[in-house]
Amino acid sequence: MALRDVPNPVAAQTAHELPALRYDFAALEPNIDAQTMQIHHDKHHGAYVTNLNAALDKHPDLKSKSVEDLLHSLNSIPEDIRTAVRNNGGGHANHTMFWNIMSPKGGGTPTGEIAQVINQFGGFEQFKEKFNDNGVKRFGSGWTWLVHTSAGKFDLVSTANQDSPYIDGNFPVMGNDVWEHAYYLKYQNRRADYLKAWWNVVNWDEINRRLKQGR
Ligand code: MN3
Repeated sequence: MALRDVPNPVAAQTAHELPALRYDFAALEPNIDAQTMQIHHDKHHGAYVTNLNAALDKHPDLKSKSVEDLLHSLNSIPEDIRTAVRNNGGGHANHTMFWNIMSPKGGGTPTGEIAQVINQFGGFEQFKEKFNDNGVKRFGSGWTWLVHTSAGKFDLVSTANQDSPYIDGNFPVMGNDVWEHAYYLKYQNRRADYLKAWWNVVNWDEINRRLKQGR
């Protein structure tokens, strides 16, 4: 058999999968409660993955693309599934990042390269204040982000719904989920309290890894 007849594994039509959490549902207590983590990961993120795969079933040629590629080229996605890819592909990419940038061993002051990036915003306290403020002011549901822009700069922004920074050509270095499903069981309407507590579980090692990946 000639080499070119060997099926290309990269083009294999594999479905997107819900990634396993790297820690137990209860591992981020008391900052994020176990029930929230279980519903958030299994049900919410699970549904984004199921719905993304269902959309791609209508255009199997897109199944070999990574979710990041799909979002980055959203305008070229067929119109009949574009909104589904935006919402569910965004939800899948956003949450995959989210679980990994949290850790039961997280928190504390930033170290490594990310500490230098944060200093560009006037230091850690000012950085947190702006990041949290963007989250508090996001009306309805969405995310607050540190992104690395296509112009090579760092910026603090927020997005609505499950819109991913990839859609705008930006790389999501870190982000926090401000949908009510992320905090309501424990914090009810107190989104600001959730945003403050979240820094106790931030995984700076993973964020430093992402920072390198985005460059
Ligand atoms: Mn969520």
